[in-house]
Amino acid sequence: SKGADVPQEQKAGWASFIKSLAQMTGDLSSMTAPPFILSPTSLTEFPAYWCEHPNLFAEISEGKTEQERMEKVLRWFISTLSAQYTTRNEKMGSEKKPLNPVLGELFYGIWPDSNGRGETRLIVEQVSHHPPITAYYIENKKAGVKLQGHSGQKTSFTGTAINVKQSGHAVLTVQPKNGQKEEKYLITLPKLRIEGIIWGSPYIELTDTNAIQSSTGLTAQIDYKGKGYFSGKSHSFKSSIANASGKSLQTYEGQWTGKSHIGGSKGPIFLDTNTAKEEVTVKDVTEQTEWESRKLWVNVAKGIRTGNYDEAGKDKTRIENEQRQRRKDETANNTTWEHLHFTHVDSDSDYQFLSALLHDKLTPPHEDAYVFKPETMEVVGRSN
Ligand code: CLR
Repeated sequence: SKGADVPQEQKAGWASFIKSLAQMTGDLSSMTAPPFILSPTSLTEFPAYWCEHPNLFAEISEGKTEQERMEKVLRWFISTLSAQYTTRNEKMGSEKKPLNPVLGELFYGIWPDSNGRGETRLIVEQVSHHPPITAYYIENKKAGVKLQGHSGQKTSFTGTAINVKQSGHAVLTVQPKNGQKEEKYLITLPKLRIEGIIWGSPYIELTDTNAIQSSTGLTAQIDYKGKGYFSGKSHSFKSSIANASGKSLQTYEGQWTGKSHIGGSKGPIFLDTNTAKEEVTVKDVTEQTEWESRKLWVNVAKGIRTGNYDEAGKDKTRIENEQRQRRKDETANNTTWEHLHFTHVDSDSDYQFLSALLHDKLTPPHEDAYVFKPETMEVVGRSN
């Protein structure tokens, strides 16, 4: 029944949260929600989901042909989905409301070298607060594979579900190990539907489609369906790699939370996402600087974890007031906030070039981007 998974004393709060969803205009990140649905993790940590299979990321450059590399890009991409979209349900019982990052918030991590695959590094910076935008950069130098992207969300409420349209895109750059020339892959982002709101146990289903467009001309399109479509199973997808003239070269299908196959549903295994994920390695909070996510939110996170919501609320208010004061000071001093690791560009040339190659020209011809400043790779934390 309604609100079945909501703690008794928070039922009224949940009902009024659902009411306020109906009034929301595109951004629910700053809405107040009842404690049971709060996550102690900031959105700046989410880009780490791109690399919980660091072997698959590193392997991309080992593909011997353009098509083999595209298939490896697709395999790695599908492997990121269960981490991106089901981790909170697995770890906390349902989807939760992440902490809304402050402007300038940072998150650093690594996936250590193992079996000679090379170390993979992650750098994340919150580059906008209103609306929230997170920029990220992931690189395995040894493998010659890097990913740059940014992420925002536009949300709307249907009455029973939250629809999330992701804004932003990612560009993967690959230096093939066989010496062939560098390739770029534009990755557009799927749409989300958050179901189970009425019951108080939200979970994500992916809908519609997204694409991976390579500079080689190859395209991978991925179509998503939930229960009752392709196979009757939830979290299902079908994908096809096509050449520049739109001819399908290979198809894939299955579940992005489990097994998928090459060709038909009985074909050879393409990917089994039940294999172990490698969580990102992060410095202990005591070694972090003030702007690093886990240090910044340490008291809020502790309050949420231990059920001490007064404590959490107090420190959240302190952080928000400090931010408000900073914005006031900037206006007074006629200065603007400067990003540490990224440069904003109004039109991303990689995006412009690659989106023009896409068969469905639904994507806008131009998008902005946050370009990683390579000289800041070794810079950790900010001083002000
Ligand atoms: C952020 C970018 C990641 C993928 C991803 C996964 C889950 C999404 C998150 C993104 C954005 C924020 C999000 C979240 C699920 C729930 C949360 C939409 C797209 C909203 C803000 C909170 C909803 C509150 C209900 C749970 C009540 O690569």
